[in-house]
Amino acid sequence: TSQDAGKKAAAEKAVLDNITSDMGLYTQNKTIGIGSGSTIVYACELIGKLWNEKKLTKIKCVATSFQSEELVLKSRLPLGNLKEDYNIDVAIDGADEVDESLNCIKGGGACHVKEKMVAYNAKKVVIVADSSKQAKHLGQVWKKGIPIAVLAESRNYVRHRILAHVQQGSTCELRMSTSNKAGPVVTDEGLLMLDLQIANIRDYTNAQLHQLDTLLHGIPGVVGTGFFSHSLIHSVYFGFPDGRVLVL
Ligand code: DER
Repeated sequence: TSQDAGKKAAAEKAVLDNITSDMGLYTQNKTIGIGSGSTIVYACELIGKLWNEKKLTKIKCVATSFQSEELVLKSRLPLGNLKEDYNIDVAIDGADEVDESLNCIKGGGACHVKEKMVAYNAKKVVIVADSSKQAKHLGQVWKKGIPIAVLAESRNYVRHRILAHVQQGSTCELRMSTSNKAGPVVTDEGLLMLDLQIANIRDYTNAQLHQLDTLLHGIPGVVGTGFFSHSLIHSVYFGFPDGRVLVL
């Protein structure tokens, strides 16, 4: 689809700008965070190609999900792990939505807990997305709300505590699986997912978004949210259907 063309263009330019030229070809001892989702597939395939052509050497790839780990293994790239390889030079990952301040909503694929762990430990976080993810403010493009990963037992009191803090008309629903798994979505870490749709999210300032995220993380049982502050993000690559890439 045209979105795929944009994804591919963004992902490949991000790899060439950040995995080779910054580090130079014949990269030595670099650790790369590999995100999750569909856009990162193009990035991982190109990194694998460069690796197999010996244009990248001595790299380690830290995965952010089972899907991401499968990508690394399929590309025959060296798999690192956060227990040892947490000095990450660059993390490349997708996003569900990016606002004008470069705040991101992630977690559409329920992988945001480990994605944020990798992003937190990366010197540089590069987001790759097709242009349809570009938003003036959060909630404009991604309508499913802020993903929140919670310990299963906490799901109902967490829902009720959160709804008490946000505007009437907001919803916070348990994410149910729509694929071959009956019941709720279970993350790679064994967590459940709540999707928080705040009625007036488009009116939130950056400060209010940070305040909300701090509040959410303060509730025992909440493990991580899909709100990635602009302060975590180094650059964003938006790919357009005609192959053009906008870098912010
Ligand atoms: O779940 C995630 O956080 C993914 O990175 C998601 O936000 C992006 O997925 P996509 O590249 O398939 O749009």
